[in-house]
Amino acid sequence: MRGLVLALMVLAGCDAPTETIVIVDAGLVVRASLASIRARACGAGLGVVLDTTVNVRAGTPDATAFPMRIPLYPQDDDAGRTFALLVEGTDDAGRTVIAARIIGGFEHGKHLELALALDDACMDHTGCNMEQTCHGGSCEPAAVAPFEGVGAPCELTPIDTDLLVNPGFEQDLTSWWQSPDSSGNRIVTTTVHGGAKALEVASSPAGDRNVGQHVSVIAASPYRVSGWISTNGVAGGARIYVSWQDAAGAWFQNDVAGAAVTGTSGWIERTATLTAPTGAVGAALGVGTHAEVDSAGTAWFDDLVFRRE
Ligand SMILES: [Ca+2]
Repeated sequence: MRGLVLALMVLAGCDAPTETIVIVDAGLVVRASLASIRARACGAGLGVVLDTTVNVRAGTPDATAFPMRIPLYPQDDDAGRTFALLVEGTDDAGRTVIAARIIGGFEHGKHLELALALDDACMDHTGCNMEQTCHGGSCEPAAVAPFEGVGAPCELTPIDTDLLVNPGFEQDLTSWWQSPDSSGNRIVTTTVHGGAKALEVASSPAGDRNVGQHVSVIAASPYRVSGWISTNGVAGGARIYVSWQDAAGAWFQNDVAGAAVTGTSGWIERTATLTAPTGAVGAALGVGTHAEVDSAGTAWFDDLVFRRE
């Protein structure tokens, strides 16, 4: 293992070292999905004392292999200290797809080993709070034996990440699905908010024109949904909407992220904080126009965001 052997604090004293090794392992699905791992640790009164990112893409020359060993040492050899370690994995698109946290400590003069698993069942469950980690697909206490009951000694805020893949249409319509009537949807380079490309949707009375993308969500969690819209002669309005899906796959609630943009408008941002309803496990963010109100006109969309707050 290279690159990740970083000490929490400089070791003091010359007897048997007080040392805790966190051993991070990952399930096969996680391993196949990850491009990199970011590990951060903090201690009470110390702030963040470790922040490192390593390549874990299997088969690449500098890939770090699982299991990883992260050695931590207490400042001043003070075995009464505790730490929080947050390990987050990102995929090739830069999305955080897995996170695991451990709250642990030290025993004076002893070498401890604590296990931290990046569970396959925890893929896309990155929303556990400061005291928790994902285990078997749900949030459970992050403090492990013999440190149960120890609260988080410090805060590590999860990486702020857009859950959407290709949110600015720079890879054309990759990862986006289209409405059955997709004839009015295309990628343009002429009317763009960010980057080199944006989505154009030409309205039609013949059918809804929209594109969308599915994300996993955690019920009762707030999500920031936003994006940029420009229009030309859109009667009913171009909008960003969110449909919520339950564990049985049923779509059971729709929300609109901000007001529709009507008429002719330059780029305008629409934003909303939407709380995932009880029972929601997934959501679809959609953008477009609706046939019943939009018989003509063109709308453009770019730089969409769907992230947990
Ligand atoms: Ca763009």
